[in-house]
Amino acid sequence: MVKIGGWGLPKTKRSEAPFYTKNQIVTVFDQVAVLLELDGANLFRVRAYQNASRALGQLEKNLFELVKSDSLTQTKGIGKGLASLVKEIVMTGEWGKLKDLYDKVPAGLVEMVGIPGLGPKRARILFEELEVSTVEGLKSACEQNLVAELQGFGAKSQKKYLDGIDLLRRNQGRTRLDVGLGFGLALKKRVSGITGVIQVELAGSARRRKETIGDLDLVVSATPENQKSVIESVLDLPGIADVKGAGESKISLILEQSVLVSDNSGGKLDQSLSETIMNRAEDSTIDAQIRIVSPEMFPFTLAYFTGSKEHNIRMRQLAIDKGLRLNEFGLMPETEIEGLVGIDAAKYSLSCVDEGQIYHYLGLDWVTPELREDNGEIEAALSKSIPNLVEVSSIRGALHNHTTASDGQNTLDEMADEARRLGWEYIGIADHSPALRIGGRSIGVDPDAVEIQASEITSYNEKMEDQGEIFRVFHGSECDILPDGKLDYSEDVRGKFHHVIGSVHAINTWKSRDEQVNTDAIITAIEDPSFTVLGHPTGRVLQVRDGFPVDMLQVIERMGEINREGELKAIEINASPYRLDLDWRLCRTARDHGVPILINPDAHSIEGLSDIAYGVDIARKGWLEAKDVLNTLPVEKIDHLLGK
Ligand code: DGT
Ligand code: CA
Ligand code: ZN
Repeated sequence: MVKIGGWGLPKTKRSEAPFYTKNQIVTVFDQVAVLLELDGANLFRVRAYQNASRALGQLEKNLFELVKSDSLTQTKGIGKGLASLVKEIVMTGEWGKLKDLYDKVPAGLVEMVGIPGLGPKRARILFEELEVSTVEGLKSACEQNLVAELQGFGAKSQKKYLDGIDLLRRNQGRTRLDVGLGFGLALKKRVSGITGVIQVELAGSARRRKETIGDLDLVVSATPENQKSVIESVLDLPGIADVKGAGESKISLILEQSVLVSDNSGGKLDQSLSETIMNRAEDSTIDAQIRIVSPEMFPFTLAYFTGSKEHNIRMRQLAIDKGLRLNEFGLMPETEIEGLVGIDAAKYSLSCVDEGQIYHYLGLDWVTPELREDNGEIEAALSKSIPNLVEVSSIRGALHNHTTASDGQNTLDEMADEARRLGWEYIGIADHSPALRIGGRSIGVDPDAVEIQASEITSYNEKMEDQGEIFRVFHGSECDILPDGKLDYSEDVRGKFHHVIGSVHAINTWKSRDEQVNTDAIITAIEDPSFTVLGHPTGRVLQVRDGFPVDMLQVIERMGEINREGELKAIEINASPYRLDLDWRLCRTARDHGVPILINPDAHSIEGLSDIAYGVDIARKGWLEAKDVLNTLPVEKIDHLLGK
């Protein structure tokens, strides 16, 4: 997906060859393929850039060495012409004729390709047929029904573009939590290594663990005499694509992927995590605001820039009620500061060694950052009832994971071994049911294969027992909820599983229907005796598509009723950072209706199991404590609940 933020030819920071890195060239070639397609170039040229980009991306040898020895043409996928272009780029820092191409294609057309569901080929047709060359232009063409009438497009495409434009506008310049947090933590780690830095903390939406992040906010403390050198060192860090501004106490940067490159100091796990994020980050960039303050000011600046704005407003009002002024510089008695403002007033601030003291001055308990959304946390802090939120270390297993039996990348044994390595007591395997088709082919487990999987699981469990290990594999299914609310598989087959996770996958059908029809169908599915867990409840994919219309309150109420009748019906927080569904805003509703919540990584590989951490972030943001989360229970209890 093209993202305007990282669009354009990079400028080199080096004074000698190699002027550009492999990753930079890969990114540019991907963009060039899009530009060529938008420009109506012939398909062979488009393919040449796509192939070269892929070939470079997979290159295992050092690019600079290959270029110097003129052996790049021996790499499959890179023709003579592009090999010599790469040589020019690496050796001279010039981009050949590519600059002209970037200048030639209208920026609005490039932005159009950022609309989810609209590729360069169709953007080109819209440009030629309707003379549309901006997102706004396309929106108005859709509203006049012009796109629906265009040959090969139709009403469905038109609706898709309108939805896509809406989504684009809402997401503009935002980054998913995993990638944003990955950038943020990497930056924090690098800054903490700078001489003279006393404290550094991530603030803003990243600290509050919002599902998407606009920009990063980092607060740094250093003594006044060190601040200048700290700022200079920050500007010298790797991974900075551009400096938007640098003053005495604030730096504004654009970070790029290379900030994520691990220095290996965190060991193998750290490295594999940073590789996962690298892959997921694609060619994205993110803005970062860094504030450098004195140690006395640090807690105030951190609290202020952690936000949210709504939380800050409540805090400031509480301060006013006590005759105090609260801002990013300090907490000052009004009687002492009179006409003074800003840093001058801050000289009279009450001293606070940490955020907790600021809250205490205002009569509050410290508020966990995830809760700072003015959703009742101020009241809870006033009445000393801030919840003790669930932590990753409380998680003892998870029930929704895939193997090579459906679309996973690792075998059952590999997934189970990894779960043990993570210290879990159990893992639930839940491969897809046959109704799920991708590219015309079912990727689900047919009933015969279910039997085979069952015996594999039995032997793994026997092995554990023989070894005297407390570890269990539960045999589940991620069973499709069909459009009429029936579950996939026969009753007989479903009865063989420890747990059935019901999920909707035929999302287009559900998106085109009425909310109550969908709600009724989900409730029908939940009422089936074999049904145990509602998987990714709305089907949303963050920044790609909204979920289908459904009244979650009705669904949760019904689930609560059945739980009170003694049958387990749990709801999932799908921890994949692409989903984070159930939404954190609904977690308390589920809890209050007595619906147990399961945090599930929906892992399709061993690396995917670590996604559990994002699910825990969302559960925390949703006010959940360990007792509200089913998979903090030990294996015997889970075994008992699943009742097999
Ligand atoms: P984002 O970046 O859109 O994901 O969301 P935040 O929450 O990181 O917002 P951002 O980066 O605009 O500002 C960081 C924090 O600074 C914000 O959460 C609260 C504080 N802040 C910014 N502007 C204001 C303001 O006008 N009033 C108050 N009270 N606080 C503000
Ligand atoms: Ca921010
Ligand atoms: Zn799944």
